Amino acid sequence: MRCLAPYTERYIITRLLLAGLFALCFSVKAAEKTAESEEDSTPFNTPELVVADADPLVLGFVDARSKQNLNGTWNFLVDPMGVGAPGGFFGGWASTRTPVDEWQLLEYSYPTARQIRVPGDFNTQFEDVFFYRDRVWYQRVVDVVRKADTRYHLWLGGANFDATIFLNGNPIVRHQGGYVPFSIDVTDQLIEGANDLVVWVNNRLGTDTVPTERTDWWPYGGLARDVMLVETPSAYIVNAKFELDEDGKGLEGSVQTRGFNAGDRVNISIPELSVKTSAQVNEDGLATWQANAKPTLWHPDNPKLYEVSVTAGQDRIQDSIGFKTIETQGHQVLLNGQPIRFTGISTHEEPIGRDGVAYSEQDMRAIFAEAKALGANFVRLAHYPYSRHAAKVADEVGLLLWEEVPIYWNIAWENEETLAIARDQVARLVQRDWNRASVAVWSVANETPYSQARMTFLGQLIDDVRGMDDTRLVSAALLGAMNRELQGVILHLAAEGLVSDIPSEPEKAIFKAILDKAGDQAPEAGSGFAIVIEDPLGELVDMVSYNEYFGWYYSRGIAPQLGVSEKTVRQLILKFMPQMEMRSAFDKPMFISEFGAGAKSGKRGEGVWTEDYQAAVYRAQVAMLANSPQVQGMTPWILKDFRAMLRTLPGIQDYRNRKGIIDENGRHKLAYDVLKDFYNSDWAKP
Ligand code: GCB
Repeated sequence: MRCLAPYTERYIITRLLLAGLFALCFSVKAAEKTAESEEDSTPFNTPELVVADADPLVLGFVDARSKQNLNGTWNFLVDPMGVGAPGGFFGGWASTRTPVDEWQLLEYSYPTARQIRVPGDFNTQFEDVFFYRDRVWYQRVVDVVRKADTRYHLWLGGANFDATIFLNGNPIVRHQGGYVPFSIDVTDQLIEGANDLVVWVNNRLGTDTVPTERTDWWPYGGLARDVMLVETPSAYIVNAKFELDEDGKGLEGSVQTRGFNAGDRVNISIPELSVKTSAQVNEDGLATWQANAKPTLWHPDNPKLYEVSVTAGQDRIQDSIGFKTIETQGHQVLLNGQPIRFTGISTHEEPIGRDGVAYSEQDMRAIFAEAKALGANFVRLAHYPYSRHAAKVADEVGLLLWEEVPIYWNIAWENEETLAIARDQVARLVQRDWNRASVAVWSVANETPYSQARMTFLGQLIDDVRGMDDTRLVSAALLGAMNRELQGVILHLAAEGLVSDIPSEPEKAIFKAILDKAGDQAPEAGSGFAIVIEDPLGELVDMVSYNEYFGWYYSRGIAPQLGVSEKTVRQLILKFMPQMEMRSAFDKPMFISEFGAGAKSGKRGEGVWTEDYQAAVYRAQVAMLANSPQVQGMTPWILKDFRAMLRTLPGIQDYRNRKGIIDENGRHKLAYDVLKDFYNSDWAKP
């Protein structure tokens, strides 16, 4: 019997005492740990495993490399009590063990476990884990016939949200944060023949994680993305970057290598542009190049891509890459030097017609086809990095993208580990997609309340993005409904109410009292007014993006405060919204990253949750935004009804957020046509 790890000691000691088997090694350790154990009420804490971090550099171009695809069927164990923790009383589930004979007690087993599909979340594969947020175990055998002069990289497209990987029983890497790719060189741990691969993954979120504990989307867990064993020569290309050069003469780029000597050459080729050049790698394995070329620029209406390749020693990578410029000038956004309005829609990474993660290229094609049919040229991939297929497909079909990291609502701004996870996500997302012409905007956050700590945290992420890629816009979806904004709305509501026949007489008396109190600040009905966004983060971003819910949440907040009915407030707000203007205090383009209202598909008539009310909100919204010259685009919330644990209302929500303009099966609601008509109007052509 070996000494077990201290975290399970109290439990183990109790069991062993009862059994009269108190071995010496436990008694010594128990004495040492008494004080600690008394404070610790959970006998099965996660042990402190000594594991490596994932490779800090993203292994690029994985689709073009030799590899063994590890998608498919894995064995799956659910571990709500955390008893599979390595070194634990129940044996530690880090490897496949089978009892030597019928006398050996083992309380877990992979060969007899149920089987799960990878990629994909676990929540929607088995009913009993739909709401599950905790530890699970994945296991499979990887058969390897080792090749000479080859390095093996275990690559995961994303494991939600905290994954520790064991190879042949040994812990090899831990990655926290989910959603982004990571890899580890396992050349030295792989054996010839059958390798036992186990991934221990936890989708529980906490106050210090990224994203944080509470999110308005399903925290789908598990090996949600592709898994592969990628092969490279021993000297290899890690990643490469292609872009237009700054003076407009042609192209430039960089190639990051490993295992070469300074002075070794890499070769870059883009046959259609007659680019054939080479560059030397420096001491850090980096080579930079420049070449004259005049590519046709990528545009949603003409998503031109070029075949590119890089060779270095025995290694070769290739891809299809487009080139575009995106910049701002005053209040405008310029795509390839021409003003553009973003006719957009927000999405979650959920397929149409099925619950769960949209993990495949086909899923993304279907989502983007729906966006295109709407007249969209832009999609906001909220609120976390999607699989690599998303930007690849968008490159092909011609959609501009907003890509985002899950810095959502109030996270642990002062926690250094939280910052480290966020920076890791930013770095991996940018390195993965910096060659995707479709990516127009990197977003570092969504709806984060103001504080100095938040400014410092997000300032760091913005610097990181700009340090890696200065060819896209940086933004963040800012939080609306600040008190000052709502004060203006209330005064106009009162002015409108006084001259309207919507309110009752007692309500009119309330409006009159409000206006009397405001004195000369009291506005005239129909006078129009502006909501001005002043969040200081506006200083740091290129485009000031703003989420607002006029016509939905705000009315709920205002009505009880004033003592008037919600119906009155809703009707009046929709009436005066077309006179409102959205503006920001910064000389930058503005973008409405969210607006919306919930509707149960097929529910018609009056009141909230009807398609009619949602469509009315959309009509008022687009009129308001058409009246806002600083606004250069929008991504209403949201294309499709999506799964959300926050949304419990029986009969209406049933754990779905109902703000989709199509329902979960793809049926269009009335608001869909309102938005489609707007995107076909002159507003879309600046
Ligand atoms: C928001 C959030 C989004 C929510 C949405 C809603 O502002 O950014 O994640 O799902 O509102 O429906 O409330």
